[in-house]
Amino acid sequence: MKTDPVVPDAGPLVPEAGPGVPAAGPLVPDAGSAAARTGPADPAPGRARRVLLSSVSSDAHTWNLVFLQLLLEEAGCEVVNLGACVPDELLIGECAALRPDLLVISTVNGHGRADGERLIGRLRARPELRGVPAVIGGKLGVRGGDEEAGRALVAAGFDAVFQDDAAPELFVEFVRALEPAPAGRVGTP
Ligand code: B12
Repeated sequence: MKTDPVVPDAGPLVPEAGPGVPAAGPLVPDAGSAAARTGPADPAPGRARRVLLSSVSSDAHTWNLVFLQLLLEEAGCEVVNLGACVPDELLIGECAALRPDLLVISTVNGHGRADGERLIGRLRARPELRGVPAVIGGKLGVRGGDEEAGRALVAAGFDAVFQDDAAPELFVEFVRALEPAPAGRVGTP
């Protein structure tokens, strides 16, 4: 059974309930998050949302990425999939070059917390990448749904955290609520 999103003690973890974040119901980013800063909106006509998809440096699993790429493409996104075992520097460099509407990190090997915290800290340290909406999801710990890891990852800088059993529809809803960057932003600081 899929767990309900936005409930801090079960299922996908998103920024703590507070302004803009209902305790339950549809996924709404925290008012201070990058996702909220871009504001919810439909995509500009003719402009697909650009998603940078990647795993973390320690993680060799790939079918999670294939699944997410297909899901995102079905939802109308343009996806750049960097694959598995991606070094932080490479990922951050690609993020700076592409300036995606959303960075999606997927990891299932159980090291998601450590890898994710390190990665998002390095990414948010780059001023031009501070506002890029970023989510992480998958099997984040070694003991099933790991709420504490989720909270730590949000505190470290992710805009939302999706545990392994998050309903794909809720992830798609989250993606659809993001505003695409203006055309021509690719490669500009
Ligand atoms: C195949 C597999 C491998 C293959 C991978 C081959 C490949 N090309 O991908 C190989 C043999 C290489 C492998 C290696 C290892 N594996 Co492995 N592997 C698996 C296995 C059997 C299936 C994974 C899979 O392909 N699933 C299909 C995809 C589509 O589903 P998924 O990965 O679960 O992703 C879903 C969700 O997590 C979610 N999701 C994932 N990311 C995100 C992100 C977002 C934003 C959202 C919304 C959702 C989301 O969506 C996906 C679809 O539902 C799982 C066990 C299992 N049944 O899941 C173990 C498993 C993932 N492996 C595990 C482990 C421990 C390892 C190793 C450490 C083993 C070892 N001691 O060497 C290594 C790690 C290597 C490394 N450096 O990462 C553990 C992870 C433990 C944990 N997290 O609790 C698992 C769970 C097995 C277990 N039960 O212990 N593995």
